[in-house]
Formats: sequence, C-alpha cells, structure tokens
Amino acid sequence: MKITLVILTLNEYFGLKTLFETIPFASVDEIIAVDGGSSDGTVEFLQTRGVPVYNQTIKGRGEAFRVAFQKARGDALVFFSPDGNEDSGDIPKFRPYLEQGYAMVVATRMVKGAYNEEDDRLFKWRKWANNAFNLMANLTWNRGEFISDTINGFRAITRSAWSELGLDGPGYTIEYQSSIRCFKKGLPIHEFPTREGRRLDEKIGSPSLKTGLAFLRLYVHELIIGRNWTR
Ligand SMILES: Nc1nc2c(ncn2[C@@H]2O[C@H](COP(=O)(O)OP(=O)(O)OP(=O)(O)O)[C@@H](O)[C@H]2O)c(=O)[nH]1
Ligand SMILES: [Mg+2]
Repeated sequence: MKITLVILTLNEYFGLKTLFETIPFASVDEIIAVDGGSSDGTVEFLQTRGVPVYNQTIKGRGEAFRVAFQKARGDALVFFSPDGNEDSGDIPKFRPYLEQGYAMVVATRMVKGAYNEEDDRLFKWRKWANNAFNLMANLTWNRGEFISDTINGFRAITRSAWSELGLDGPGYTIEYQSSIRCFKKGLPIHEFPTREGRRLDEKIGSPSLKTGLAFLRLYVHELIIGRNWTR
C-alpha cells in the first residue's frame, strides 16, 4: 500500500523548523504539503527541502483535505500538523492498520495511556467539549466499537473511504465529519493512543467558541441529511 504523508500548514514556520528533521520519512512513500496561505516562510522552508507544496485557493482545513486527495498519489493519506500538538514518532504506526483494511486510523488523545494537552489542568474545557461532541456522534451513528476521539486531526484516511464519504465540511469540522460519515457507512476505524504536545509557538490555533459552534452546526446538518450526500 502506498502512503502519502500530508503536512498541513498555515504559518507554521516555527514548528516546522523544530520538527521537520524528526519526521520518519522512510515510513511513507510520498510526502506533500498543503498550505492555507502562509506568509511566514513556511512554503519556502518546505520547498527548499524538496517537499512539493500545494496552495489552497479556498481557505480552511477542510479544503486542505480536499486538495490533498486531489494532488497525492497514495492509497491512503496520513495528515500531520507540524505545530507541536502531534508526535511525529507516531507516523509509522498508521501503516499496519491501513494495511489490515481499516478505512480510517486515528491517533486518540482520550484513552488510558494517551495524553491530552489539558490533562494536567483542573478545568479541561476543550477536552470536555470534545468529549461531548464525541459522545453525541457515537450515540447517534456508531453501531460498532466506541471511538474515543472523533475530532483529532492526526489521522489517516484511505482513498477508497474518501471517495465514499463525500466530505464537504468547512474548516476544523472536517475530521468530525469524516468520523460521523464512517459511522453512517459502517466503515471500520482503528484508534491507537497518542500523546498530545503543546503548540511550539505562542499562537492560538483554532478559536474554541467558533469551532464549537461549527461542530454543532455540522452535527445538526448530518442529522438532517442522514445518508443522503453526493459522493
Ligand atoms: N493547509 C492548511 N492548514 C491549516 C489551515 N488552518 C490550520 N491549518 C494547520 O492545521 C494544523 C492545526 O491547526 P491549529 O490552528 O493548530 O488548530 P488546533 O490544533 O485545534 O489549535 P491549537 O491547540 O491552538 O494548536 C496546524 O498545523 C495549522 O497550521 C488551513 O486553512 N489550511
Ligand atoms: Mg494545533
């Protein structure tokens, strides 16, 4: 099975500079980047290291997934965000499960043996909100084994699953939608525990309230459309 590693960037020069050399390139067959309009040297950094960078014409992470599937040649794509949240050492862990036939493989921050960036805080607002959305998706659509992290971006999706799922979700909802539609179709998902790191720079990534409302809108939309979407 050919696997493409997709680096997703929007002004991640700082993280990339720190993490790039830690990426286990030999564990994948192709590496590309999809960039959402960086102006901090991210694109130049990747290009000088031989990584083809595809620029989005439409903004958002959802669109980045769509561009990735248009441009990559792999049978499955592993999505990696080089901002410090994701452990590059986990990249080789996706392959065995993809080769076993799982449609989607997710690095989970929500099981025993895993770590969520808020685990050492008293008030884990983001984690709790994620767990609430996660429970809603499982209770509404999942008829298989409970999935603990329907939202995390660190995941792999096969090309054949992608073509069935017809994902059109905007921005940060793309992963939640990918999990929901796998549930609806009964496609098999496998999770392995990961340790979520801190963002390497001081930037704030996804705005929590706006992203939460977008998740809610997506959940309602998926309730309304059921299994009727265009592939
Ligand atoms: N290609 C592309 N990448 C994006 C876009 N928006 C965000 N990203 C990247 O997606 C990854 C995750 O985004 P973040 O903003 O860190 O979201 P987050 O992890 O929920 O937020 P933090 O916890 O603050 O890091 C990062 O590597 C971003 O650079 C986009 O529109 N296009
Ligand atoms: Mg992040």
